Amino acid sequence: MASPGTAMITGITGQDGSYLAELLLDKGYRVVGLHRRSSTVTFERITHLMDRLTLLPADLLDEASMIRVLREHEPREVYNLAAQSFVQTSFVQPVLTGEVTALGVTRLLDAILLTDPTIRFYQASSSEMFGKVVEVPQTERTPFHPRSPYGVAKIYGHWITVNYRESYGLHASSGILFNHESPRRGLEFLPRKVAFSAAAIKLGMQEKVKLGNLDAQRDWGYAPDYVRAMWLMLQQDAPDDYVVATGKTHSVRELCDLAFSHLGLRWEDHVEVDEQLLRPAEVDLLIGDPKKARTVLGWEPEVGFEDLVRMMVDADLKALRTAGS
Ligand code: NDP
Ligand code: GDR
Repeated sequence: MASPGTAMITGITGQDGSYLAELLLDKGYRVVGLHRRSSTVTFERITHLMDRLTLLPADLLDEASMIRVLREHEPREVYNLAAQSFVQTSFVQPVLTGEVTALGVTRLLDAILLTDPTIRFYQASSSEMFGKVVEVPQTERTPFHPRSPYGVAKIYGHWITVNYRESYGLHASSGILFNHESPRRGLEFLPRKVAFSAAAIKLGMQEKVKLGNLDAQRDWGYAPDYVRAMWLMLQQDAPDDYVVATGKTHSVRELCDLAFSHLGLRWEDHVEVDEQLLRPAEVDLLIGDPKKARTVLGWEPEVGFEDLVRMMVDADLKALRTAGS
């Protein structure tokens, strides 16, 4: 079989970047990953792949750094996963969030236009764009009403992708992905915070965990399932937008209940509400309709909510036990 060529991933050091790199390497791609300079090593999630990846310094804030990599490595596919991705942070760093998560997309699209407009492009759009939802469930046609600077920035990234597709004929697709998690999720996001804390409490390493809004509802899926959808989008003849979700929603309370009860604990004994963790504006309910992804891409999620939460708790329990011994 012919080699699929080179794929470039921005945000390769993040949760999705690491799973997408695994998927593409397994499919025979040469994978080029961009990482930004930092004073400490950020390769924790891709350590096991290091000898199979080409890692290069570049930043979404610096267009020339991306042009240089595109010229030298000539990827056939570019996956833009880099972003300031934490909603809470976007309230205190709204301008930085806009520079990276919104304008960063334009810089990368321009870099592609200048080097090779036949490159296929994936943009990591988000269910946060639906925000204060105007219909349930949300589809590709549901109007947006963002509730955070992050959501606003993602809408810009989404529409500039659509605009460059329509203006310049780029094969640019946008995946409107709902929350997806894994044992590699950053510790600040709710499901990982809860999984890690439940494990630490079980092992007697901490007693309580402070959370914010317990009533929010999310459509939570498994990250490796979702990166498969990204790749499928770029294999289509025509670029398009797709909602990627499970079609089921659960509350923060349900998630806590599942994680703690898996370890024989009562979440009510350990979770405290901290008002500091409430957001200035909240997204109360998200539930996606993945019908188009199912029918056009043939995409199906393989891991459900219960298995996902148990997997994350088990992974943190194991990691903490190993660290402890
Ligand atoms: P992460 O936060 O785990 O990873 C974000 C990545 O972006 C990291 O590699 C980070 O690098 C990199 N990055 C941040 N700023 C810059 C910059 N200025 N230049 C270059 N790289 C930068 O996010 P996820 O993997 O969870 O998500 C991937 C993408 O999908 C993001 O765009 C996110 O907004 C979006 N998304 C995520 C969803 C989810 O549920 N996970 C749902 C919908 C959309 P570093 O390691 O140095 O910090
Ligand atoms: P979200 O994910 O904001 O949906 O964005 P997060 O896991 O941070 O929050 C989910 C919900 O849980 C509530 N919550 C808490 N959240 C955090 N992080 N910490 C807490 O202590 C806490 N207590 C309650 C939140 O208020 C919220 O309602 C994620 C990111 O990955 C985005 O990049 C992505 O675009 C969207 O998912 C889809």
